Amino acid sequence: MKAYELLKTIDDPRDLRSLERRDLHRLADELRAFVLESVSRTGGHLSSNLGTVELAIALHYVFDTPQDRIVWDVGHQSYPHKILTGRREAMARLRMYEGISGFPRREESAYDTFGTAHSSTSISAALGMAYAARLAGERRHAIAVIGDGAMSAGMAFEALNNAGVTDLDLLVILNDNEMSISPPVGALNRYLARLISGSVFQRARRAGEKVLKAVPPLLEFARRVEEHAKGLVVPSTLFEEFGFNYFGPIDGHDLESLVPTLANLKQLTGPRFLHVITRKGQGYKLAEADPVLYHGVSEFRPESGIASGKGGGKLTYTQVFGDWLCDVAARDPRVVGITPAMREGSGLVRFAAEYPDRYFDVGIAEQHAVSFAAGLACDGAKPVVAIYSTFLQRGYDQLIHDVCIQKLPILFALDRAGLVGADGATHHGAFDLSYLRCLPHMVVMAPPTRTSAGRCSTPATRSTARPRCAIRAAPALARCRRPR
Ligand SMILES: Cc1ncc(C[n+]2csc(CCOP(=O)(O)OP(=O)(O)O)c2C)c(N)n1
Repeated sequence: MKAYELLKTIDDPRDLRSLERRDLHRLADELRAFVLESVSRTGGHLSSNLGTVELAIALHYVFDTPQDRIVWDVGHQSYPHKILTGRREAMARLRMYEGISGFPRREESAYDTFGTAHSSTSISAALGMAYAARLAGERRHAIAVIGDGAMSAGMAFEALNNAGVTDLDLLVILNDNEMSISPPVGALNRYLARLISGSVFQRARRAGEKVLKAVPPLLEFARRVEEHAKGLVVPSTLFEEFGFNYFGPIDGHDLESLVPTLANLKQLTGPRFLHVITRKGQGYKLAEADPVLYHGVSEFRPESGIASGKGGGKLTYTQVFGDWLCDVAARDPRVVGITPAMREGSGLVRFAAEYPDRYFDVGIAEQHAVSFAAGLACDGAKPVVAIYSTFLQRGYDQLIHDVCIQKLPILFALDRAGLVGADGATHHGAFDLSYLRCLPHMVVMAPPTRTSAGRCSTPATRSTARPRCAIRAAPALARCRRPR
């Protein structure tokens, strides 16, 4: 164990707030090293947490938490926040029985203001908190921290749409690392990339640096930063069209930008949007180079990194499913594969490589995935929706309204059915039998198996021709230590 001399003095954000600003850099170094060492021992989410070290420090340094509310979207990136809020030692039992959760949980800490794990809920929740503060006549800040992957879900836009016409004290921070679990997809992602790389941003950053160097008195400074951002990023960003004051993009690893920017945003009112650029895996070369591999990890040695697959182990259901899908796709050109942002976890890597024209990653958009499959099925395709049991919950109305009532032939391949182990209650595939078997025309089937000849054999081979079928795969708990 390293010494972590400064980090050990932080048992609460109040300790953090008593530090000199110049000490925050050292704290960030120690916190990053601690996250790496600790996660390499317990397993858990790694790349995303290495990316939020400075953001967590800056937020707790500037805002009066837990009075001010921070909601971490998905919450898989909340380890630095947990460590700074009294759970440093508890990290030794992260995601274990009677240990702390890998996601924020209200019962775990007053600093975990909202339980997250399924993505894209943070803006709605923070908006609700902002309204509740107003109703109670209290002045406090509500902050949603949301990744660019999570931002692509419809629910995030429903919340923006609602929030943008209010004058509530809401700050949305877009933590843009240009990655979901795998590379992100969709038009929003392209838009964000243009925003970052465009000359507009380069000019804005140069101007922003000048402003930051001048450091005029606070309110004047806030006014000028606001004018700058508004003046320089015109034509206005998508987020301004939604009624937010947009600021950024700024470097999310640079405490010299983060702390004063947040301090200034704290002085403003109304819905504000701060675009922060971070890097997944920041500070650990192996994770920077392969953030997908290091998104969720089992125990490993930081010096040597994750050992490459040993081979020879038992096949997982996920692998059997992925092979089966390639087999049926070879036989039937109408078969298409759909994933809502879970290519690796759902076993579609081989299918994506072999059938790129028939492979659809629709982003974190389960509802859309189901209705999109319904559209495909209407006109002759044979869609296979590869989805975790817990995430299909998001698409329930679409299952009933778009698929079952219309009797459309779609195969839902449910991974992570049953108890999933370390990811905990939010990820258990505990409800699918109940929520699927009551649906009209839905057939629920057992998972595929391998024949003695080594080929995949499954009732679902026939069932792509059958209407609405869901196969459930419940991998053994031991295999589920690796988070998603
Ligand atoms: C509704 C839902 N679908 C899928 C997931 C699985 N999932 C966990 S993290 C993640 C990627 C999130 O990307 P982003 O918001 O950009 O955060 P980053 O990991 O890049 O920090 C996904 C798809 C989820 N948690 N919730």
